[in-house]
Amino acid sequence: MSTPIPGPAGWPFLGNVNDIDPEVPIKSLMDIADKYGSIYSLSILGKRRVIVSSVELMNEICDEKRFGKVVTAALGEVRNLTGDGLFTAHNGEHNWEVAHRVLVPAFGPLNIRSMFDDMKDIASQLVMKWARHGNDYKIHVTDDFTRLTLDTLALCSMDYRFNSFYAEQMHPFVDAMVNVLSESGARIRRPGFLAALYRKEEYQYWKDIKYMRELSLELVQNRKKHPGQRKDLLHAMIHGKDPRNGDSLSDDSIIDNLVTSLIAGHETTSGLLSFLFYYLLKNPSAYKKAQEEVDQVIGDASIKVEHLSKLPYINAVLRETLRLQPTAPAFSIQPNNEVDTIGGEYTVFKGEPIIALLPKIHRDPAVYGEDANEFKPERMLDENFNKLPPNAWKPFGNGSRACIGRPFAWQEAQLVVAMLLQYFDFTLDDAKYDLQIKSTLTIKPNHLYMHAQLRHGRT
Ligand code: MNH
Repeated sequence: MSTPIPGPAGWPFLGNVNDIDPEVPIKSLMDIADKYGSIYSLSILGKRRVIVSSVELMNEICDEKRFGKVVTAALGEVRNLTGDGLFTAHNGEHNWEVAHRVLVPAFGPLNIRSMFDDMKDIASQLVMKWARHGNDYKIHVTDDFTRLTLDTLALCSMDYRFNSFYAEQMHPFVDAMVNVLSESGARIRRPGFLAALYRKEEYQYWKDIKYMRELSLELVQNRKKHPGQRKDLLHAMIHGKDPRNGDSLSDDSIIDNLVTSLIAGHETTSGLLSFLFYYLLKNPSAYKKAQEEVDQVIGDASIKVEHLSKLPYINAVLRETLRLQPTAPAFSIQPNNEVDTIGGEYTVFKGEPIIALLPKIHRDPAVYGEDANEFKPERMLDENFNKLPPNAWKPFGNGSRACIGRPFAWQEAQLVVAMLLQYFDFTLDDAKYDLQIKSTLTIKPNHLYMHAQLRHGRT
């Protein structure tokens, strides 16, 4: 028995394109879920997509024996920049297998711990900036966190300093990256026959890609000439050998994966930090608990890596933020077999992406209760978190294709939150600010501004 998957009616050929607002696609997908429920389908330019919004169905599609990642839509376009690098590789591509086996240890907890001092270097630059500007300065929250996460990634992965806190203008690499990502989103909304109308955009797109890859190649060649002592990601990429067959990464694969780290790691982590401060500022009791924890555990000391495992409340705040605002808000999979059935009644086909809509899955009332839309870090303390049903919290994706940068992002976020709460008291610029979301490949708060007052006795 097969039940048709519900969904809004579409136009011939165009299908449901008009149901998706290109400015806020994730919000459109969530609104349609409110109307059609935990599974629905859309047709976009002749191609069907199935959108899943409940933990129960999520649990089923997270079974890697039956389903695997599919690279489509904007992510497919990003392949123009990062090829078969880890994030944009199709399932089973040879270079993914090699890079995965070489890089998993490099991204492991031990190596990430050794990056603590570099992370703290960049976090201190942020503290310095806000301290010097003083309380009147209107902090553009997402911009400054993006400076932070980009500089941290470039320093920790390849010993390169963007110095974003010392320049009015972002580094040209950053502009190129932002442009390529937003063009990758725009290109999929443009039918091929319109490409001729976008010559200027096309020219800039390929020019930016060339520039980023050439700069990365220079860094790789430079490191090969002057190896030095650093054991960063670039070191692992150059010297690492696949334990299975002894293969190493080609220069192209190294570049794919260097650029991938910057892309996959900066907006997601900066979005996490931005949403987190929004939620703390809107929830004074949670803010107070987080600050008290920092005062108790770290006090006036200079933060050390050992402190990070002693901040359970801040850990819960990070988890709860990513529950409500998973900054990589969706990922796509497809059946391994030509045909499969989900939910016991819906037929799905290979080649038709199934989208896991994380912000809805993470607010499933069957798991999180009637207050699922509220920010309550307590539900994410270990004793509760560990009791969640499987696959109810998936902000880092699934299985073998899950985020390799998770320990990196987590350590950076813990460090930055703890340091900022230690040094400053924060207030919203506009106490009545209501959350608005900007979406590109990722989501982040739009127009969020705050002020930072140095706390008594801290300089
Ligand atoms: Mn990350 C894959 C979310 C930080 C590098 N990341 C994924 C996926 C999600 C994700 C979801 C799976 C996507 C998919 O199935 O299509 N990542 C995050 C979030 C944060 C994050 C929410 C921060 C918060 N990611 C980082 C950082 C790095 C990184 C930091 C690098 C330093 N992520 C990756 C890479 C992959 C990935 C590389 C692809 C892994 C693979 O498929 O082998």
